[in-house]
Amino acid sequence: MTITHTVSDPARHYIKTVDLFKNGQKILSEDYTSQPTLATFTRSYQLNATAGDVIAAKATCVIAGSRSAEITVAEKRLAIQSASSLPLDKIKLPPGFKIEIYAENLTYPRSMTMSPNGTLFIGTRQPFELLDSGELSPVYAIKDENGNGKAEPGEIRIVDMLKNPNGVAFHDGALYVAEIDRILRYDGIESRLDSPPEPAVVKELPYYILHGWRYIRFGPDGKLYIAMGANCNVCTHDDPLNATIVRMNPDGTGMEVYARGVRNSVGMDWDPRTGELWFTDNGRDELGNDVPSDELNHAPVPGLDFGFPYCHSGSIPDPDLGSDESYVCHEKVPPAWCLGPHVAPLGMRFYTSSMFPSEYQNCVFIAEHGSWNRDTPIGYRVAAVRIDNNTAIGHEIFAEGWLENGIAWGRPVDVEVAKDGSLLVSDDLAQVVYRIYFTEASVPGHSWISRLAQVIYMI
Ligand SMILES: [Ca+2]
Ligand SMILES: [Ca+2]
Repeated sequence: MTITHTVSDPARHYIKTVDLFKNGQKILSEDYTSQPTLATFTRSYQLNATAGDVIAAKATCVIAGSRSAEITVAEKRLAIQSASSLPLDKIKLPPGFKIEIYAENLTYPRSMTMSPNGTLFIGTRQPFELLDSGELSPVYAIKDENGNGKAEPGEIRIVDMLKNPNGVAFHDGALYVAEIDRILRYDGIESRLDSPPEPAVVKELPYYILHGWRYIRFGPDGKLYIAMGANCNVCTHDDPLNATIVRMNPDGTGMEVYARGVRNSVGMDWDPRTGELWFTDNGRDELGNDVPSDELNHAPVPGLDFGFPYCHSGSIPDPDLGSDESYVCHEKVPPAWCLGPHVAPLGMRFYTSSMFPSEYQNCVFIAEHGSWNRDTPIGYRVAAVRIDNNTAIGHEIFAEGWLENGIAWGRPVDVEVAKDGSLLVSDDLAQVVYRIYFTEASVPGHSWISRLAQVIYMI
């Protein structure tokens, strides 16, 4: 068994347990107190198996998280496909919508932001097992100069190479980028894409690996909002900024907590009708396959507490913190909508453009990255939540099909509305950005049949 788990200190951060399963039954479990190398190492276990047996291995990190893989004896798992052979025909969309590749050959694309001039900036992040490796990954700038709705190689530029630059935001001509432990600013970036400036360091932040990849957005108040994920699966923390959303002035001054009790938000946006903040939050693990639900939350004013770590999804007291003895959920702000367990809602946007049919006006699109440890995988899709009068009133799956027979070939991370009104979706597994667009001509029900009906009526 070959394990890649890249760390800076293998005595402190290592694979603590390896579990082996044959045809779903655990057959072996070994505990360790360090790992032999800084990155990739091999462990050998003897077991009896015959062709057709499914052997699964699970490696669990001492800090958090686990990775599983399985093989069928004398067979191999499907390999990840190249962008040109991605099965886009498997993606199910409402009538009239189509999906195509917008940009490919990207390295782990994550958060996106669109400048008023139409430059798309994309942050990136290493896979979970390489977060602490010190590896650099790009911040991209994409300008569709020939206006054909696709990013050709010459239209994709690298602004910088950084450590887990997950967050990107644009304000006053400057690109803001969030690494785990600092916020950077690239002034006048759009006129300097071929020779980007050295960034200014706007703010230093604590280096927390777990849930430390930052999501950032500028609010309508001109302040930079930063998600400060909880540095654990579930815990209380000495750092008052842990498990919050903070905001600060663009120059890094005046940082304050805006919302607390937020486990790990990787997406936020403001309702264009009210200017009020909505954000996604990822629920805790290890309470089972079906609880708690991940959340869409509404934070109209500063100072609200959304429950973590004591209350999950508005109604589940945390059993590890003894909360069920002193029920606390009634003191916390419940989710505006429960999105489902382990779906991993990340980026979200209100849709305000005119390309999509009117029923999508002011609807929130949410990218679901998909579950990493649920027995039956869930998520891996784009959901839509309808919001009216500051109330979430409906939820539907807008795009799905990245998950096939329990194996995902794509993982949506963030959504952004392009200048033409199409919806861009980043995917850090297939390593592409998709473009979902609406074309009325492809809707028999909307155009062809209704036109026929009009003709018949006229006759
Ligand atoms: Ca182009
Ligand atoms: Ca909550």
